[in-house]
Amino acid sequence: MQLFFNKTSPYARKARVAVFELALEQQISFVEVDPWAEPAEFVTVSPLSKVPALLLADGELVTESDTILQVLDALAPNGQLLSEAPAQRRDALARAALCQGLIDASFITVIEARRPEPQRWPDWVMRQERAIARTLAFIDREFRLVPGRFDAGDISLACALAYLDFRLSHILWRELHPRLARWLDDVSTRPSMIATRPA
Ligand SMILES: N[C@@H](CCC(=O)N[C@@H](CS)C(=O)NCC(=O)O)C(=O)O
Repeated sequence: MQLFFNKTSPYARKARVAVFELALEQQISFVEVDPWAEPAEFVTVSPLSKVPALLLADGELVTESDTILQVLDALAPNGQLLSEAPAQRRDALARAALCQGLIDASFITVIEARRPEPQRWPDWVMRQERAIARTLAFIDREFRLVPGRFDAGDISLACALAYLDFRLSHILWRELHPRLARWLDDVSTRPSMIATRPA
């Protein structure tokens, strides 16, 4: 099986972290690609040219990081990223989805800044930054962060917060949310997070 990724993508990082957390490194090889360049060897496998993309042993293509996490969890003999218990599973899915939205807003902000100046839309960026601020406050207020747990919701949160540090360092979220900052510093020592650092 192959997991297509690039080193800076927060979405691909979620999938790569999951591979390490589930100890699937022997079964899945990482293939680094530049999705923006639409290389022929990638688009023939994954027509969207987005990372992550997972090519299964039987040739089936799986796209979208959250779906890839679910598929990886089912592949692993002792999958634990999503609990079988309905209430815990729902909680993990809900946290993962909100954090995916946080990554989306951050990613849009980064991509907007790469446009040529006349094509940028400052109101759109400000809207994303307001969403980021509100979502961080919501997460800080509402999320129960369980020591030792690192499920699908936690992986998404870790990749979202680490992406803010990496690409949007002008957003001073650590001062406003020291509980989340401490949590990120703690989970960043996990081998899966160390192995997938963007730079
Ligand atoms: N919703 C997708 C987003 C994937 C995505 O947009 N990946 C970016 C890299 S961070 C990409 O490959 N972009 C290339 C493009 O849009 O052409 C997921 O969760 O996997």
